Amino acid sequence: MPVGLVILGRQGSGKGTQAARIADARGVVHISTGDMLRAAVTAGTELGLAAKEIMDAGGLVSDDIMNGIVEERLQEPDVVAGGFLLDGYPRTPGQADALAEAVGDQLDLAINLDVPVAEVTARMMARGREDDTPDSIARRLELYEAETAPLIAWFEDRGILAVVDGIGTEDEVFARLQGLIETVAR
Ligand code: B4P
Repeated sequence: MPVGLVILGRQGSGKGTQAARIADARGVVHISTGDMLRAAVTAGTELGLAAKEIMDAGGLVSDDIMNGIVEERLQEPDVVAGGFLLDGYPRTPGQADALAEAVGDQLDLAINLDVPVAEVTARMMARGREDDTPDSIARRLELYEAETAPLIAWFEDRGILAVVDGIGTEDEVFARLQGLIETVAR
């Protein structure tokens, strides 16, 4: 059976970095809502134009838009056959409810990649992406605490939450994640 994984964590915690490595190693499809939005911005689509302003300000794109994009992606044949690793979604209670409706019991594991605020701030400042300004970073971290951190309990209630220490080298963090995913791979 294809595996269904979610990776949660503060912006800058290394979700994107690790999700790409896990997808390579395990053959699951990496679905990054951040990457999808950035691709739409680059392509200059209607979604991209609307999303750019929100992303630059450190805000969250609306649940309706995000739920539509992700639901569509989850139905594509590569995901149905290979399983998925969601990176950056769900980020709000409304997105979590939509995900539960879309995939039902196909969620095997939600990983909270735990990195403290000071460290993620330093990483994002060093990365220097267009939306990595001090104001935007502060706004994103505020929204994380308000909207996304409560989802940790949502996954815990479903008995599928695991916390992984995201401090260390990329290889060290990857080894921790691999060991954990082994325990749920079917
Ligand atoms: P994302 O793309 O999801 O967030 P991110 O800031 O890139 O975080 P990530 O955790 O992936 O960090 P990374 O691996 O790059 O979102 C961007 C924006 O899109 C959001 O602010 C929002 O506006 C919008 N958006 C996305 N999804 C949405 C949704 N579902 N709903 C609404 N809006 C949404 O790592 C960070 C840095 O750390 C990198 O430079 C990396 O090299 C470094 N790093 C990684 N691992 C390290 C390690 N072990 N040690 C040291 N440095 C490390």
